[in-house]
Amino acid sequence: MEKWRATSNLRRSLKSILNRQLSSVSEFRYLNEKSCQPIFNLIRDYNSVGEVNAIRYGCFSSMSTVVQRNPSFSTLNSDDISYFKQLLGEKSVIQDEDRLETVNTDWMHKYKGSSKLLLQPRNTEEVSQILKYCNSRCLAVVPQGGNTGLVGGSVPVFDEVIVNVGSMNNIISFDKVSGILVCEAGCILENLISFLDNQGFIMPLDLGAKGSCQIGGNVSTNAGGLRLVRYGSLHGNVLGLEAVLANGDVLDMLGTLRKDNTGYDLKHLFIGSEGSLGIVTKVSILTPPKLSSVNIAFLACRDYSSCQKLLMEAKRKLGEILSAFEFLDIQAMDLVLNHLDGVRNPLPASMHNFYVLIETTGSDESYDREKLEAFLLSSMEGGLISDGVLAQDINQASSFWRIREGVPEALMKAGAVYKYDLSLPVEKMYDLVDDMRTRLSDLARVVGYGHLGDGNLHLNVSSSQYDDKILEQIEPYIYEWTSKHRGSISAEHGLGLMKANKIYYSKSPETVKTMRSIKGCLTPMGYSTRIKFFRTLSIHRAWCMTVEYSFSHIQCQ
Ligand code: 2HG
Ligand code: ZN
Repeated sequence: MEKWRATSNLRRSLKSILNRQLSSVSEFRYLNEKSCQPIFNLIRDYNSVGEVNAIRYGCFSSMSTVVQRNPSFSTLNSDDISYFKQLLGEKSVIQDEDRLETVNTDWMHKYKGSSKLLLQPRNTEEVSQILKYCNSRCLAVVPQGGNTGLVGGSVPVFDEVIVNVGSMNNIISFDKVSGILVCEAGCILENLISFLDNQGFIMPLDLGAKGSCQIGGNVSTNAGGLRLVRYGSLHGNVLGLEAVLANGDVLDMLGTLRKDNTGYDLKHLFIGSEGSLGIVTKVSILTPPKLSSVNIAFLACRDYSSCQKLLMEAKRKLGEILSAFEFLDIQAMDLVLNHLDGVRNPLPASMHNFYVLIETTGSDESYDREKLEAFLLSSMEGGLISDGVLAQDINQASSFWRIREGVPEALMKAGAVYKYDLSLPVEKMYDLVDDMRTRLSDLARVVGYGHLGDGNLHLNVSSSQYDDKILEQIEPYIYEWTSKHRGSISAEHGLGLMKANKIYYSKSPETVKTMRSIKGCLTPMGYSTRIKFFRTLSIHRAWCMTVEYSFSHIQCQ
């Protein structure tokens, strides 16, 4: 009876549900200042001339990390400004306070630097000249793209010069035969998606922040996103890149070959190293052809175990056409429904504990649809799905995606949010959410969602305001739990400033030591003082410096 009802719901919904127009454009860029409560809670230590020397990030780490400015870095002077104006022209040298306020602040309004200068180079040569000059003057630099990061990696910590590559946004070439796209680092992901769509291709990468994030930042952070389950990570899709090292040297690794076994494949060092080794200026990406048949199902599951089994079934039964497998729990769904305008649950409300979004992409409409429907029916009969709907058109498809992609935005609107981005074995993943709920009890709301198909959990803790009591319950417990299960404390968002000194939960001391040596090789000679200093630090401090950028001027205590 129950199964019958569920099946009939699915059939009924095939015809009727949802007919709303929703933009597929990321809502990230529509957020206005007012909807984000400012949450800086930093204790800044000023010296006699008013420079910030140390910052305590009390609200983001239970260890109350103190980050200190490395005094061996210079501060900007008027000669520096004149040099940059001569190099880039007045318009690309920005000292306007309002503009600086924006680029000093991260998307979540959690991290705020005090940079006095934003530079907007238009080509690789200018990036190279900027870095060469900063190197010679010992000026700290932070590279910035769309500034949509969630871990404080894209904004300055102190007074670093911000180098924003957003003006470098040209598509250089596209080869329709091979599907290889070559473009500059500042291209906005959504623009690349539209460009490729017109050519009959797709980006292998798609994520909620696509309306603002830039491909250089995506590559530098090895962004994962919604289709990794099908197309793999950027380590597989990026065929080549160009990067500028701290001393201004340009590494031309902008190959467009799928196969090239000549020596070390150095481009991989720049994918996911968060700008710590250099600034990515161009990329070449392998893009798959756009296939004609895309189906999206929005399903409800009784419990997490059913979601997990459903994933196994989907891999087996949908095989090559599976292109996304996302999940959210009822707490995430409630947040979306309460905080995002125009979003509604396509299934009867409040009846289900988990929701799963499955997308298939293939080349044969009737075959793909048949395959998906057979899978859905057998999953319902097997009790894995309690209800579900299949999108009938692009608007319905967008509205399903909007629910999943809207979770971070809804969390922001709900108040304070502690974000964790973990890789964990799928069978263990939701135990952590349950554990965290028990630990936090009614102190805060725990929300679980993410890329189930990739074993990537986004565990977010939401409360009306930031509170040390909450944080003490979360950290270091969450990192220890993850480490115990051999997971990663950063599946796709990077370490940034938030997790810079947490690397040991996921990497062995020997591994970090090797990373440090690699960084040492790419750090210019002019940085010898810093390199020496760097080596006297304990390893986690070393990484803290590393992630902030080659010329990072911070040390963690
Ligand atoms: C997502 O998958 C993003 O929606 C953001 O990676 C996750 O905000 C988050 O924690
Ligand atoms: Zn994600």
